[in-house]
Amino acid sequence: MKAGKRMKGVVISKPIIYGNVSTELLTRKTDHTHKWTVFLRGPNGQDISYFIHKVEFKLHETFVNNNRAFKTPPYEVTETGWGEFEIITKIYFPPVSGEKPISLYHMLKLYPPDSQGQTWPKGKPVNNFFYDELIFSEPTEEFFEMLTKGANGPEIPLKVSGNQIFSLESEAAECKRLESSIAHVSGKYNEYKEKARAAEIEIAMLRRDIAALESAS
Ligand code: SLL
Repeated sequence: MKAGKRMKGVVISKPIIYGNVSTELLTRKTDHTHKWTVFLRGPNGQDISYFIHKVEFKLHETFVNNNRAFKTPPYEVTETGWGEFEIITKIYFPPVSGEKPISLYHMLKLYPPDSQGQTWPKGKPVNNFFYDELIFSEPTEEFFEMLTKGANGPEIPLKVSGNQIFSLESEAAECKRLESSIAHVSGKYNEYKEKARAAEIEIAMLRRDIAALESAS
């Protein structure tokens, strides 16, 4: 194995979940209104440290020591505060990978979504998570070994359970929804195309009638 040699045509993707959970503080000693946790993890809650060197969370400068770095999991920061802001999560990969760090931009969300007049139950956590995939194109041979040998168990859970909000099952259900929407849209498209064609024929016939009437008068 030659150090740093890249594997032509190989692409490896690693699923991740990142985002935050927040709960309103029901008793307040300061101007802080919420307790929140921002995190990066595997969709199955699995350890993803086997291909990660370091994770940094860059918080708003109103926080003391606002650049929080972790060399081992869990990759997360729990804080209390009063405002929403953008958090940059910078993921560094092992030096043998030759990969540049990847930055994820996440808007810390403290408040529940607008629930059309319904009140949010007091103390109910607000979740704002995202599923994403880290794509490694033509990894070095050493990094390829790490990426493929370190995985332990399924990377995406089969079913949704507990705080695992993404699963193969929910992905399949989403695909079905998308397929039926595509079929619906393409049905409508054909219907309107047919109507437009009929209207064009009618216009052509009317034009011909007008021309005939004009030449007769
Ligand atoms: C806002 N632009 O005005 C945003 C900034 C900053 C939030 C939000 C600090 C907590 C602390 C904190 O919550 N900052 O004092 O440690 O909404």
